[in-house]
Amino acid sequence: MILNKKNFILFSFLAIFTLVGCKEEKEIVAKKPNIIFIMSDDHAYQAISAYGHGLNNTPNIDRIANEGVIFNKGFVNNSICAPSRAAMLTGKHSFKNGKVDNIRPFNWDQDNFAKDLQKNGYETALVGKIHLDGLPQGFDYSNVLPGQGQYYSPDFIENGEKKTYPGYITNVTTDIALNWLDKKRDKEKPFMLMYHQKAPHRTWMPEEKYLTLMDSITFDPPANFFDDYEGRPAAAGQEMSIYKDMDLVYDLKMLDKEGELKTKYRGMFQRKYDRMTDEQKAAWDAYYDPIIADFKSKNLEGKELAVWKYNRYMHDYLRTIQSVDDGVGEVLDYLKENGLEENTIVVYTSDQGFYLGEHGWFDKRFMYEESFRTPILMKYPKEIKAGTVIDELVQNIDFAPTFLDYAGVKIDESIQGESLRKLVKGEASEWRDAIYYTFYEYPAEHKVKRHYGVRTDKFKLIHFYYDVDKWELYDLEKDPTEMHNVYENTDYASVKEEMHQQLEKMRTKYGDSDELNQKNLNNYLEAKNIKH
Ligand code: SGN
Ligand code: CA
Repeated sequence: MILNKKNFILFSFLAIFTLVGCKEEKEIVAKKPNIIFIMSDDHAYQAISAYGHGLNNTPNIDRIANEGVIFNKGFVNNSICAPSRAAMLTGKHSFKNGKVDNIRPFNWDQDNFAKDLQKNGYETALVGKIHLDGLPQGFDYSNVLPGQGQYYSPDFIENGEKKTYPGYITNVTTDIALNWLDKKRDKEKPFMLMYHQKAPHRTWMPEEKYLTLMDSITFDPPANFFDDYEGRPAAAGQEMSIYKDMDLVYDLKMLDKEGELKTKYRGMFQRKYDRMTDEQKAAWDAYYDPIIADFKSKNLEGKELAVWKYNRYMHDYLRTIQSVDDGVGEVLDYLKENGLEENTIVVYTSDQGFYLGEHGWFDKRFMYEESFRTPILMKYPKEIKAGTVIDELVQNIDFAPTFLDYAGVKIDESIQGESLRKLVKGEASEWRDAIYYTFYEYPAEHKVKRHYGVRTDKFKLIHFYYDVDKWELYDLEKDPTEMHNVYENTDYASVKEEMHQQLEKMRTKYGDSDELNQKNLNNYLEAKNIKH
């Protein structure tokens, strides 16, 4: 064909139509939603502004709630890192997927939702903290932290190979995730990215640029900061008190150049500090040195020291979250700028909650609200109405079936969680009225005893066992901060009976038992070489 002006125009139109046709075709092929599963480590819901506690501002995490749904009653199955992650991947409770504590290995050979998505045409990636040993299965690309990871000059294991990256861990993790999204993935396929931050995990080391954030703010500790644990011996026995157990140097950064503050974990913190470049150290010292000098001049004691420690803790903890929030913003912007916003599900959650001074504590593990609960926010513009609020009981075992449901992939019968899809749409004809919890990591750091329990909308029943045999019952409406164990209170006799029935129902439904607890205990004691 000779190209004169007329048929050139015709030819151009045809070319454009063909291109548009191709694009539509691709969209049909790729109409399965993309999924970005964002998780941070130890991020308390109290420290997300969308939850309204007024401690800090997390505008980017809040965007997920504003453009989608916020879950006010999100919980974990087991309030410790690796077991919670294993439950999310498998959709099963710890005693079913086998990863009951941080100690024993995770069996990657079992099914997980990433494997299912991958088998169904998804391109999958895992970036950041996972805390499950062994080469991750179900991912086309993985670049993960060895164990807990390091805040400065972090090591990563990229598809099995160890590398050290310069910089600050939260930003490095975000860069790796964005690089995969932009350059590494197969753009013909729908994708599922697990983008998992180490922060705000202990030992809360902020990024240089946020060292002075909220410096002028003094935080008032929660009302039960000076809890005496009356009627709650398991709570009394823990070692996670801000006042008693927080290390001045390791946790609170009082690494004085004179070496006078000789705390138990000083050496451990020195090694973390030594990972910084000279420039980073200079910024760090410029901020902390005057605080150290001031602290040493004051000789604080008792309640004054406790409140000072609480404030140091809060400042560092909240600062590490600011970098996490920035990363969420970068990822959301990437989706927007690349036309991926409409068809991408974004979830933000944490592997569990965390104590920000409630009961006088840091850390997690207990089935009490602050660590049992976890933040969950989700958006998917194509299907979820902006500003949705869900007050039903949801749990981390629900992620796997939810993602599979949205992706149109069969949910295996062995999965114990429920898809949140209908619930979010307001189309669930019924929903669970109770959730089940287990915790196994004892004897161990922080000394939180083994326990399991059940929570309904109004009440919570907990059984602590092994070297103790103690039941606790809470009236969550009257006593939301769980200060009064009413297990022996005769006014609650019928509630107690109902909750025991609920507990048995849960244990039967999910397949847990005292025998399994005993088996897990024996394995644990053996792994830790403790005589029994
Ligand atoms: C480390 C921390 C603990 C923390 C566990 C579990 N100590 O051992 O404070 O409870 O991790 O956290 S540290 O001295 O190493 O900081 S988890 O999130 O990985 O389960
Ligand atoms: Ca954690």
